[in-house]
Amino acid sequence: MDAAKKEELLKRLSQGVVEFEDDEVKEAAEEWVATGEDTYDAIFDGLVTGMEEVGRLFSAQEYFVPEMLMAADSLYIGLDILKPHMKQRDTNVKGTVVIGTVQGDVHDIGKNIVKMMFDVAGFDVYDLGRDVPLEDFLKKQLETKSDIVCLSAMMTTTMMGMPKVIEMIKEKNPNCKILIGGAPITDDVAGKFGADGTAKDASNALEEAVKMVVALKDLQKNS
Ligand code: B12
Repeated sequence: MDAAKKEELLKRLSQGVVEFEDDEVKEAAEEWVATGEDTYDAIFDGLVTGMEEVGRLFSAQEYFVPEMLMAADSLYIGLDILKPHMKQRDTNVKGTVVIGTVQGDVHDIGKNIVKMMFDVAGFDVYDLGRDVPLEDFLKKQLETKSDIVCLSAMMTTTMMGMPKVIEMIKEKNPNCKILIGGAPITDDVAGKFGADGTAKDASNALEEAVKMVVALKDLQKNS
């Protein structure tokens, strides 16, 4: 695809999300897929960029909850088309991950995009969904013996559930790695909550997770 076409499709994807134009998003996503190119840029520089603008409009009180909901629906229409065509990522290590958005929080777009990166890297992923009761993370970790538990929160209120989950899991299984993320999570917050790491976006989340799995394998080798 030439640069001009790429630019045009990215614009249609992001504007389509901002203006909740489901058909426009669908058509642009299908056109992208038809080019045969990796859909990574279409997702991150198209759909996600559009959703960032929606967040800005909400903060500026130009958009309200119904607009955010409609934009989320449009984003998911695009994601459903683009996701199956994202190229596999070879990371050399494969881990097992439990992931979910914490109790009280229904924001799941970011969590689903992080999950998608784990999927394309060949990780085994157990997705608990959104608004997940805090004890369910521990239950699933014990059941699956996952290497990592990933917690997502998009609100300063709901992120306060994270240290509770971390404490519960570390008490039963100190070696399990906990990766947390979402808009209000900084390095400082992650440190205070006792998490093993954080990442500001989905690509960095995969990078962090790979480092965690490598560290766990080293630990097993040396014990
Ligand atoms: C879309 C949206 C909604 C949609 C969600 C739809 C859905 N299915 O997810 C709906 C309409 C439901 C919604 C509702 C509400 N929302 Co809202 N919402 C947003 C918005 C605009 C976009 C979020 C998003 O999807 N971004 C796109 C994704 C790709 O980015 P992301 O989520 O940040 O995820 C990336 C990273 O954070 C990271 N990441 C995410 N999770 C994880 C996990 C791990 C482990 C790691 C490592 C990384 C990681 O990687 C992701 C991918 O790159 C944000 C604005 C913003 N600036 O974030 C507000 C925002 C999050 N919402 C907000 C609010 C206040 C609400 C409501 C309370 C509004 C209301 N009055 O009812 C309700 C709360 C509902 C609830 N109980 O959860 C506030 C939160 C403020 C705060 N600090 O607490 C925000 C910040 C808007 C604002 N500026 O005020 N919302």
